Amino acid sequence: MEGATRPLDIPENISFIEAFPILKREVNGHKLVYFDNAASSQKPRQVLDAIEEYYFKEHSNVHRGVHYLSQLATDRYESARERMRKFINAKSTREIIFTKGCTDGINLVAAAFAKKHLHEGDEILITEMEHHSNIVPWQMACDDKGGKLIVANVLEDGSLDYKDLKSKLSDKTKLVSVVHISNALGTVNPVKKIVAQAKKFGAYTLVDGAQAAPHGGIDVKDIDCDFYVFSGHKMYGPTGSGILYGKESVLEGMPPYQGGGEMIKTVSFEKTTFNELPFKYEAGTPNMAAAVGLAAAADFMDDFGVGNIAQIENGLLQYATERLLEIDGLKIIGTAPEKTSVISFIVDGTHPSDIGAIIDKLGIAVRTGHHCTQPLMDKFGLPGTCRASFAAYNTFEEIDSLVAGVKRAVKMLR
Ligand code: 7TS
Repeated sequence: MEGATRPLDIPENISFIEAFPILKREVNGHKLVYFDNAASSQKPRQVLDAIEEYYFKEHSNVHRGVHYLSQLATDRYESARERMRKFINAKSTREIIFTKGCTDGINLVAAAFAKKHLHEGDEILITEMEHHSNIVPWQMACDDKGGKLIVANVLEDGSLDYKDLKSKLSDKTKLVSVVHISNALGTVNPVKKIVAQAKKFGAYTLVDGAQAAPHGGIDVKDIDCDFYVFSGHKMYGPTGSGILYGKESVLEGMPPYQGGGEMIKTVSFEKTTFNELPFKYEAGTPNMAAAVGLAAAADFMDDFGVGNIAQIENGLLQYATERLLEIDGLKIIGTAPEKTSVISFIVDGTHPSDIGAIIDKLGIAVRTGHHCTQPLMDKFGLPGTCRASFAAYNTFEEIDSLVAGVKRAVKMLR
């Protein structure tokens, strides 16, 4: 494809592929083609080195020791917090809570927010394209407090039915929780507009940024949401890392989530007083190595340039869309005008998991199934899809391999 090579404004000394040791391995006798980035991306050496250095030279427990290593570990951990503040342009590090990941962050908000703000008859508004992580915690909170889960529709092309969302907002809406980018469709939602609309009804807002974080460029001040959550492992960072951003005033107004060390100021058997933000929401010894690795992932993305990442990924999306549509009977699920590097597809007369299993034999990793969006699959009347999701280390040659692999699988299965 003409022009389908390394974009010109990427500095020659930066090689995305060289940075990822795992990409050199073989799978089933073939060079690995990793297209399961929406589930979890691979990790660059820079992130692995940061974690190793932390454990080799700097590890101790944080916020508690006068000794040298404890202070060093605390510095590293708090610098990582500042790094992540910058990554999403939050006002203060008091608004940056380290979590295990996106699911952990949403559960934290669902539990603490519901305890304070959710009452009988109140509504939580989500959309049909949410990941289970942004459905089930709200169902649990509603069950607990007598609240009601309301769901805004998705249109045939996988866009959010914004009119429907708008019509479902009311004075009963306590919180609107929407995905920034759909993991199953690739749809990019107009979160700033949704937040502004929700505010007209006095509703709080949460944005699930699990699939947006790997693309960078998040600005929580601009979106103006109350909460923004994401995982580290989808943005080139380690598993067990993630961020919950919450507006300081909103976090201040909510009760703690888990109790234990770190989150307290004073404890007696009669009464406990709680620590200030962000520590109020970080009970127990945190995952310092994961935080250090996450900050290194943010550095990695900035070093490479989020504009460059977007340019590569958009090129891959466009090329893969064109090439996959060459396949007879292939249909792409999710063709919203605003879309990122996820392609969900089905092929007439075949089951997605059969295609996934056959191309795995060729070393090509895609995800098959419902992608933790069962209600969305039900809406489209599908058991699931095959999903290829791209990261900036993927190449056009790999897409050619995917297309050849799917063609071969379809031939075998029909
Ligand atoms: N929200 C969205 C939009 C997601 O895509 C995911 C994970 C989550 C929340 C949960 O993130 P976690 O890190 O806490 O698990 N999505 C996927 C996926 O698409 N395939 O595997 C996990």
